[in-house]
Amino acid sequence: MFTLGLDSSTQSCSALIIDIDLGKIVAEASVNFGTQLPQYNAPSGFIPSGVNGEVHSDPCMWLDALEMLLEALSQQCDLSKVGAISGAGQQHGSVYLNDQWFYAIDSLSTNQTLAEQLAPTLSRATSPIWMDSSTSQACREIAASVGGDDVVCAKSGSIAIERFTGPQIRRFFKNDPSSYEETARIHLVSSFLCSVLIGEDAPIDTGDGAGMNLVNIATWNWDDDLLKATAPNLRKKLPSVQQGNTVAGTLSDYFSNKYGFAANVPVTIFTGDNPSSLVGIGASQPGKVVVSLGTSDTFFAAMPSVVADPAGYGHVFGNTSGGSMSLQCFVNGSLAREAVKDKFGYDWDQFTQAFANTPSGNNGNYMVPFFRPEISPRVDLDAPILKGSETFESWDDADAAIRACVEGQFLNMKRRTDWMQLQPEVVYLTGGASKNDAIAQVIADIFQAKVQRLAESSSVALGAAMRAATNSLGCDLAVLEGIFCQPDEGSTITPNTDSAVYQSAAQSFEALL
Ligand code: XUL
Repeated sequence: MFTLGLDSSTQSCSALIIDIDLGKIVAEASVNFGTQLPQYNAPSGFIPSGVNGEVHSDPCMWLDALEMLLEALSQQCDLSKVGAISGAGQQHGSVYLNDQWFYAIDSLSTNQTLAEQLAPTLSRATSPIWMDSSTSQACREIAASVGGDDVVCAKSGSIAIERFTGPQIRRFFKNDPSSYEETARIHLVSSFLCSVLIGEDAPIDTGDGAGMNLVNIATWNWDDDLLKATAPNLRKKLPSVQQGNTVAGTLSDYFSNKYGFAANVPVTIFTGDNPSSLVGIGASQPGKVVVSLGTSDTFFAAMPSVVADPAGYGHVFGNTSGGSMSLQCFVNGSLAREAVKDKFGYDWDQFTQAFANTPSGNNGNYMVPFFRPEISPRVDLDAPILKGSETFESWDDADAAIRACVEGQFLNMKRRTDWMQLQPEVVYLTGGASKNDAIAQVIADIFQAKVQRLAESSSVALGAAMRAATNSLGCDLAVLEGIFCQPDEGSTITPNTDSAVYQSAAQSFEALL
């Protein structure tokens, strides 16, 4: 029997299907929003023309991508063998729906696409996503109303922070009260897609829900004070919060009729991309540290007890396997690496070669590589800062600039995550750029730890397929980890730079920052 794991992320929607009897991946596909759905004018998955820090995406684009993805998978294997499904979405993004939503998802017809049938149910045409930084005032108002950021952090695991869903909801309520009033349901990207699959309104899980500044991490349920501080009548516009092992419902007829799935396939509640990746990398029990290199870079780990960041930049989310995880997110992930690569007209091979041409520590050339407002730490920049007076635009040494960007990213990551008090001997690396040995070497040297990659780098979709198998088909998670979360033989990178090099680089970096 097969299970399907979906991953609706910032720049693409991907999936993989595992055969739990043979212990192997039988299908894998991905739809890139920018290149395969150019009609949405979102080359990197979001609408580029946002003002005042707004970063939105069109939820119909996510629906079209889901259909293209299922079509592609149906060409690769027999979808009637799929016995369980789950998925994950980019965290924090929210979808606003009117009261037609409840009826529309329950009565989908294969004569029209999902997007055609669900577009009329949107009470807000576009969805703010995690890159949005427009809600500073809403954050301040929420914090003030409950007694300060310390209170928001103690309750929700994070201070009131721009990209989180609660502040996004408050800004919508204040800017467009009548559309807020018309909104009957607010979903996260994850729970929106889960609802579409099951044809009924799905719950939000504790992993993704904790990224809203609305869920209390002591009770793992909506927090009345935070709800009240955010917007009126919010409780009834939200679905329930459930633990990640909940089965949300069964696959709707739309998908069995259109793509050949069996009837009534159980669908496990979706979660956020990071909590899903924790499972897909085999790190859902405390003891492993994960670095994920995506549009954003993230550093996270399952924790034996709830640990929050005293500086207020980090987060606590629910762990779908029980307990909690701590996470630090860096906005300037692959977007920053791409910006440096593109400035010099390099391809990824030339980017990688730059590390061979430059020494560790980069001859004292440092960069704070923030091309857009960073959240770890909070710095409102739209261009990097360099050591000395040179501007990034006038920097003509491509190789030094590339190394400076990547060293800056991981010097910053190491310093900003020391609150988790983890001294990893191994860093598990995942996400798009994780295959790059040169980047992995910089991480090994800066963290003075081995860097290990797994054979399967799509850990978000894999985690979803594994969750579906454990929740609906009785599989043992530890057994699945033993099969699917195996290291990529021969790809382990060990530190090869004297630790003193990056100790002094870290001081120079902090001084520059
Ligand atoms: C985590 C975060 C991002 C998104 C998109 O807090 O904002 O990692 O989940 O990947």
